[in-house]
Amino acid sequence: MASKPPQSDPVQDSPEVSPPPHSAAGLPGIGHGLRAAQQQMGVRRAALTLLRVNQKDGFDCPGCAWPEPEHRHAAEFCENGAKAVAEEATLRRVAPAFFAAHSVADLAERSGYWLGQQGRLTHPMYLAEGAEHYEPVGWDRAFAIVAEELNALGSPDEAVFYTSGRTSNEAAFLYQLFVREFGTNNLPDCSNMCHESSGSALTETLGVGKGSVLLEDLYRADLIVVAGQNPGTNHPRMLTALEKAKASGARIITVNPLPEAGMERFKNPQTPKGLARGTALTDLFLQIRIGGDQALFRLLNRLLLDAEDGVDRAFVREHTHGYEEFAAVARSADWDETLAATGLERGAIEEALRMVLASRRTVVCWAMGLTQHKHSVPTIREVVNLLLLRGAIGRPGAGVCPVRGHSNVQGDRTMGIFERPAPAFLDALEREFGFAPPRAHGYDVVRAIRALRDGDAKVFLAMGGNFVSASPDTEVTEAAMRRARLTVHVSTKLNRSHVVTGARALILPTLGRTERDLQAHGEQFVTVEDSMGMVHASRGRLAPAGPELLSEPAIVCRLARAVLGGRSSTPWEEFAGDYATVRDRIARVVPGFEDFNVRIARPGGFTLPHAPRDERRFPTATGKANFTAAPVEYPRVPAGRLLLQTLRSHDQYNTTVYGLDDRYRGIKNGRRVVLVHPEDARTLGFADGSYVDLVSEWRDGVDRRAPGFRVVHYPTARGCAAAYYPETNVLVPLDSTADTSNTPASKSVVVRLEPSTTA
Ligand SMILES: Nc1nc2c(c(=O)[nH]1)N[C@H]1C(S)=C(S)[C@@H](COP(=O)(O)OP(=O)(O)OC[C@H]3O[C@@H](n4cnc5c(=O)[nH]c(N)nc54)[C@H](O)[C@@H]3O)O[C@H]1N2
Ligand SMILES: Nc1nc2c(c(=O)[nH]1)N[C@H]1C(S)=C(S)[C@@H](COP(=O)(O)OP(=O)(O)OC[C@H]3O[C@@H](n4cnc5c(=O)[nH]c(N)nc54)[C@H](O)[C@@H]3O)O[C@H]1N2
Ligand SMILES: [Mo]
Repeated sequence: MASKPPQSDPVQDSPEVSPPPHSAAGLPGIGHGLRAAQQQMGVRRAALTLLRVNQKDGFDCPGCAWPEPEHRHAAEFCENGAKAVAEEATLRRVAPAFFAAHSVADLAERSGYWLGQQGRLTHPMYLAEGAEHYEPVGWDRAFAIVAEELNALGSPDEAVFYTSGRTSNEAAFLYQLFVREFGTNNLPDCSNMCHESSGSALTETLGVGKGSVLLEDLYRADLIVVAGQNPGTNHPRMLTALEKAKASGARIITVNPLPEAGMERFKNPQTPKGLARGTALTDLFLQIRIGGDQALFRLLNRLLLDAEDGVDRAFVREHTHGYEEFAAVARSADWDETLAATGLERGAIEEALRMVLASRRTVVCWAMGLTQHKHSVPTIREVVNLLLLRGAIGRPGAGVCPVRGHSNVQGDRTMGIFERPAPAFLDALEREFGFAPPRAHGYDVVRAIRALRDGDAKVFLAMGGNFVSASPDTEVTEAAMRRARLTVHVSTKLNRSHVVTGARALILPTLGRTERDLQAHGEQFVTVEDSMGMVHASRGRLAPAGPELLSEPAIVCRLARAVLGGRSSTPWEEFAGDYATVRDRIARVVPGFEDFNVRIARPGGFTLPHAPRDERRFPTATGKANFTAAPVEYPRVPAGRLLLQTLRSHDQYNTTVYGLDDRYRGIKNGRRVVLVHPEDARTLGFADGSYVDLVSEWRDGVDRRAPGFRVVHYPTARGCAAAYYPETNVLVPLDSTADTSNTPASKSVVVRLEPSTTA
C-alpha cells in the first residue's frame, strides 16, 4: 500500500549540510527513484508503470525533453523520471471531502510541497464569489461558468490562456485553435520563462528557433560544451549520451559557476563499469561568474579570428552574412575585461581555445544558465557566432543544442502556442478552419501579469502548470491574480495557483501521461516532440485517477463548444472522439507533419525537418546564417552585494517539490539555503550555518525580501550565490527581464544578505 500523505505541513525547514559529492547517478540514483515511486504507488504498480516509461509502446516520460535513444534499455528512465512518474501515478487523492475540510484560506497557508503531496485531483471544483471553500461542480456547469465570464468580456484580449509544457501536441493544437477562434493571441507559456531567449537568438541567426543536433551528432562530436546546465539533476539521461560521446573520443568543456556533481563523474547504472567507477565527464571546467558567458565566447571568437586555422572560410563565405561587421567588433575583445567578467584565469581560456581549435565537430549545449539573464539573447548569439566561425552548423557531429525543459514544451510551440504567431501559421489556420485568426500579438507571461495587475485582463485560464509559483515577483503576481474575475486551472495536482484565485475559480482535473484515455472512438494516444525535434506517440496504460477526469483534448473541445457555440463551425465533438482527426488537421496546417497519422504509427515516430541541420539552408531575413555583433554585457554588482541565481534542487520538478534533499549538493532536509563562496561569506560576515534574509535590489527602489535562509559555504564562483526556486521568485522583479525575449532574469538577481529577521 502507498503511504498516506502528510497530515500537517511537513516543511520544518532545517537544512543539514555535508560536503557535496563528486559524482552522480549510479545505484543510489535508481534506488531513490524507486523508493519515491513505491511510496506514492506501492511496489507492484511502481514496477509495472516504470517499465513503460519511454518504451516504444509506452508513454513519454513527463520528466524532461531529452530524447530517447534508438536502442532502449528495459528501464529507460532515470531517478528523476521515476519521481516525475510517481508524482502523477500516486494513489493519493484530493477528493471533494478534502476541499470541505480545508478552506482556501487554510490552503493558502500551506507550502507548495504539502499541497502537491496531497495527491491527484479527482473532481471539477468551483469556488463561488465570496465563498470560503471549493465545492464540486458538474462539467457542464463548469464550462458554462467559463463561457459566461469569457463572453461577458469587453474584448477577447481581456482573457489570458497560459500553457505549461506537458500538454500534448493534440491538446495544444486544439487549445490554440479555440483561443484564436475566441479571438485573441494571448497565449503565454512556460517557454516565455525558459528557452525563449534561445528561440529568439536562434531564429534571428539561423532561421529556426530549435536545436540543430540529433543524438547521433552528440555521439560523433569531437568537442561538447555544456554551458549553464545541470544535467545530473535536470536531464539525467543526457549523461548517458555524454558518456557514449566520450567513449568515442569526444572532449567536454563545462561552463558553470557551480561544480555540478553529474558533470564531474557519472556512474551509469546500466553498465557494470558505470556502477563501479563511473566516467569523468568534464575535461575542462570553466568556473565562470554568473552572466560572464557572452564575454567568454566573445574573447574565444576573437582568438579564433587571430588563429591560423580558427575560421572555416569556405563556410563563412558560402553560408553566412555579417562576418565583416562581426569580426571588426570581435577583434576589440579585451583580455582584462573578459577576465573580470568571467572570473576565469587566462590559462583556462587558452586551454578552451586549444580544445575548440582541435575540434572539427563541436556541439554547444545549454539551458537556463544561459537563458535567464538580461543579456541572454546576445549571449546565445555569441555562441552561434563561435559555431559559425567553425562551420559547425549543418555538419554531422556539430551544432546548437538548447536542452529543453518540459517534455513537450517544444511541441507546444510547434503546434502554435505562441503569443507572436508567424503570419504563415495564421494563414494556414485560416485556410483550414475558415475563420479570420487575430493578427495582433498577444501577451507573454510578464505582459500577462502586468495586464492582470492593471485590470486589462480579467479572465485567466491555464492548461497545466503553476503560474503564480513559477512566475517572477511572487507578491506582484499573486496580487495580479487576485484581481481577476475568474481563474481556471486544468491540472493533475493541487498547487498554489489553485488557492491564489480570482473572484471566482475553477479546478478542472485532467488525465496525466500515464493514464488510459478512452474516447468515443476507442482508446487514444497522443504525440510529443522532444528537444531534438523527434515526434513520437505516448500511450498511457494506467486506469485514470478517477472516473470524473477528462483528457486535455476533451476539456478543450467541450470548453470551445460552450464558449463559442454556433460561432464556430469546427467539429469539436469529432476531434474529442478521435484524436487521429486532429492529427489530420495538424498535417495540413503545420509544416513537417505531412502524413502525420501514417508516420506516427511507425515505432519510434519521425524526425521533423530542420533546414540548417539537413541542408545548410538558413530561412532568415538574409537567407544566410547571420553573424551578430552586440556589445559585450555582463552584470555589474555593487560592493557588498552578491549576484544570486535561482535554480533547481535534485528533489523538485519546477514548482513541484518531491522532497527536501539536494543530494548532489550535500543538502538535506531543507530548501531555504543560500550557497555562498566561503571567502565572500567571510567578507560579508556570515558564518556557515548563520541565517540571513535575502533582499534583492532593483532600480525601482523596492526591497524584495525572502526571509530565513541558512548560509552554506559552497565552492561557487566568487561574487555569486545560489538558492532554490520557487522560494526565491519573490526576489525577481517583474520588470527585470531579458532584452528581446522578455524572459525573467531569474539567474541574475542582485542581493544583499541581512541577518535574518525570522530565525
Ligand atoms: N528533475 C528535474 N528535471 C527537470 C526540471 C526540474 O525541475 N527537475 N525542470 C525542467 C525544466 S522546465 C527545465 S527548463 C530544465 C532546466 O535545466 P537546468 O537549466 O539545468 O536547470 P537549473 O537548475 O535552473 O540550472 C541552471 C544551471 O546553470 C548554471 N548557471 C547559472 N547561471 C549561470 C551563468 O550565468 N552561466 C553559466 N554558464 N551557468 C550558469 C547553474 O549553476 C546550474 O548548473 O530542466 C528540466 N528537467
Ligand atoms: N526563479 C525562477 N523561476 C523560474 C525558473 C527558474 O529557473 N527560476 N524556471 C522557469 C522555467 S524554465 C519554467 S519551464 C517554469 C515552469 O512553470 P510551469 O510549467 O507553470 O510549472 P510546473 O511547476 O512545471 O507546473 C506544475 C503543475 O503542472 C500540473 N501538471 C502536471 N502534469 C500535468 C498534465 O499532464 N496536465 C496538466 N494539465 N497539468 C499538469 C500540476 O498541477 C503541477 O502542479 O518556471 C519558470 N520559473
Ligand atoms: Mo523550463
